[in-house]
Amino acid sequence: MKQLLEAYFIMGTQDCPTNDPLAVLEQALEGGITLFQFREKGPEALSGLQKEQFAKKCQQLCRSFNVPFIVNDDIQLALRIDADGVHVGQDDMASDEVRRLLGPEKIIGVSAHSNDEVLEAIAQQANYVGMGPIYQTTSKADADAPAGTTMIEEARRAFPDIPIVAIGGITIPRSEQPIAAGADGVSVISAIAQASSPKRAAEQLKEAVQRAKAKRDQ
Ligand code: TZP
Ligand code: MG
Repeated sequence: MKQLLEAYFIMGTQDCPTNDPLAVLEQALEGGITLFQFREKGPEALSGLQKEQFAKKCQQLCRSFNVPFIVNDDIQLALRIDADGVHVGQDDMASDEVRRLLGPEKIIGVSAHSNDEVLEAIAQQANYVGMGPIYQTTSKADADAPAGTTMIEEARRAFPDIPIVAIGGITIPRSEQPIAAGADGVSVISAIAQASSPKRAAEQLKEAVQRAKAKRDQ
């Protein structure tokens, strides 16, 4: 799981207002992203059948690159299309309930902002926690204030084994600090979706994360 979190790309159509989202995803996959989260959210987002059809296209692309496909929030959609997992926030369904619906094999990620929330996620059989926003983000309308990497340091100290992915305002040069703090990877929207070359951005992000991990663990 920790390796799957290294270069975790999150995207929905709302994140690609000027580019073809499927082309962005394909390029990100070519660049070596390790995990993909389908996050169709906000006033511009697709819904209903359109959302499901777009999700299936993204899922097929991910399958062709052997990259797991995770659905944000929408557990029913994940079940219908047999996604590889689900990511839920603190305001979404509790992860033990998600586990009951999805079964033991699927990946469940939970957003957490403190050691209490990480402990709860572990108790509810989450496979990883997402912690952030580390830096200022423009990709999430209701994002909390940027929190820096302290919460990652604290979680890593208390829970040496839980896979942690950092989120929020992370760019290639800003990926080293959350890894140094103890994260196993970084999740990004705009650093790849808004890049002039999503493929190069994905390659460089993964390289930067792997370099930072090697430096930290040497
Ligand atoms: N949750 C916390 S910050 C965020 C989400 C979904 C958005 C991350 O997007 P970006 O563009 O990488 O800052
Ligand atoms: Mg949510």
